[in-house]
Amino acid sequence: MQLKSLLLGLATTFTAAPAFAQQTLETIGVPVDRGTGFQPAATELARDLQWLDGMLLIIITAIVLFVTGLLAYCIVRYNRRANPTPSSFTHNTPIEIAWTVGPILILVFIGAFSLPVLFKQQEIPEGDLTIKVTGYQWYWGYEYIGEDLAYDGYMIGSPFTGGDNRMSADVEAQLIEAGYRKEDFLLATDTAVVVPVGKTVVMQVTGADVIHSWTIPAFGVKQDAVPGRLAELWFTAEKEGVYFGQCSELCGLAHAYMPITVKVVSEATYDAWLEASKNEGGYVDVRTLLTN
Ligand SMILES: [Cu+2]
Repeated sequence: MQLKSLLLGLATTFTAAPAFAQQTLETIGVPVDRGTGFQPAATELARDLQWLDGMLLIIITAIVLFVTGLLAYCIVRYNRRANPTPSSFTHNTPIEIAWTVGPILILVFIGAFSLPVLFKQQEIPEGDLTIKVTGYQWYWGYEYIGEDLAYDGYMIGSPFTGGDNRMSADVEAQLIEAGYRKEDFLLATDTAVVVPVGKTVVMQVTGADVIHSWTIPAFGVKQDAVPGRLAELWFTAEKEGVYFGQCSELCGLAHAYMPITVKVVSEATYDAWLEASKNEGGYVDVRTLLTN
């Protein structure tokens, strides 16, 4: 009985704590200086991808070591001094079978793990919400399907928001004002895609003028935005926070200046934000609702 109430008390503490701490969103999906690894995986898809990458690294490392070893052995054992009279045979059936079957088995092994990961990305589940994203030169447009809500997302510091794609004191002030750091320049946008944590989001991706590509590395998703086509991707974000991405298909002069910001919030905050934005007829800064 005592244990039960203790556990209950602990549970309340832990569930209540985030309500206090949740006034700002942690920036999670962001590139770091001199980083060479992946951004922290925030979806099952990203975890799968990163695991696959690690597994492939082990396989290719083993192959590189094996081939390098063979090469070294031949150089030492069969150079002109060590082996003055080389044999002159041209065929060796067992070896030819081995170097055909070996790589086939390796490829089948890799395929057995990579194809399920690929299919998981490409088989679009029933979404809890659907957002249509359209790539424009050079910004993104978002429409919450079935929810009378649409708005555009521009990079802070882009000509659309009074900048010239360069860092300046004014742009820095805009970044701080919008709750970002100076280092988030080229990643932070004036509005953000707001989605609820733990819910399946389906993004319909298209382009209005040329091909763009929508991506959030920490979610493990990337999809070309092709004019005249409606492609789809999906994700279920597991952690509240801010996640950045950048247009990933060369789309013209300001391609480098059309980043993507996704804010993952609690379901209650999302509902409040959706309602407020619909009432407002456009994007409402989700930070104003985080304290609620
Ligand atoms: Cu682009």
